[in-house]
Amino acid sequence: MIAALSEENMANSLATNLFAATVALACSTVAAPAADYDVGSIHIAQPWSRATPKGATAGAGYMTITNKGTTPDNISCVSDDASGQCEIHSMTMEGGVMKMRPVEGGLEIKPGETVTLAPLGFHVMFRDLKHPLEQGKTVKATLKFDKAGSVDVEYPILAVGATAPGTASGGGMKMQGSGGGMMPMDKH
Ligand SMILES: [Cu+2]
Repeated sequence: MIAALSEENMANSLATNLFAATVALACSTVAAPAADYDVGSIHIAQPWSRATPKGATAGAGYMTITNKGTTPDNISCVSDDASGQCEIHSMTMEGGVMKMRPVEGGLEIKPGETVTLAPLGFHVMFRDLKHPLEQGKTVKATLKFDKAGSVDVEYPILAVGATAPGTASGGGMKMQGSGGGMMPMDKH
């Protein structure tokens, strides 16, 4: 094995580099482990947010909410530490255009129901950002449930193009391409 630049070595080296790049990409979406939260009969799992490009005036937070109780509850966002105002938004397709708007009266979580806030769906909107959301940091928001009460949730900030919190299903590779077609978050 003296031939340092044999084709086999080159191939190995290329494979190693590709592997390293893949690992780096995958790791970039994992960030800090997210905590789960319980308030009353509400369970909040896997909160996350994503980094915003320079100049963006709004960001978003995502999570999974389960109502383990026997009555409906409504969630709204009271405040957060990164923006001037936060709201729960819905997102719908209207005439081929994605539109989002505040959910009046808060987003209802029915008894026994699990609602996932995720890109292209319901989300917490951080309006009038005071600073860009930086990957690796967190956004802390105070959420209010009409019945369960208030809870402070920390949203770990993932990469700009992240589409979901890090999972075993190679979530790191899916970030390509989906970020660019995002809805105009700034147009509020
Ligand atoms: Cu929104």
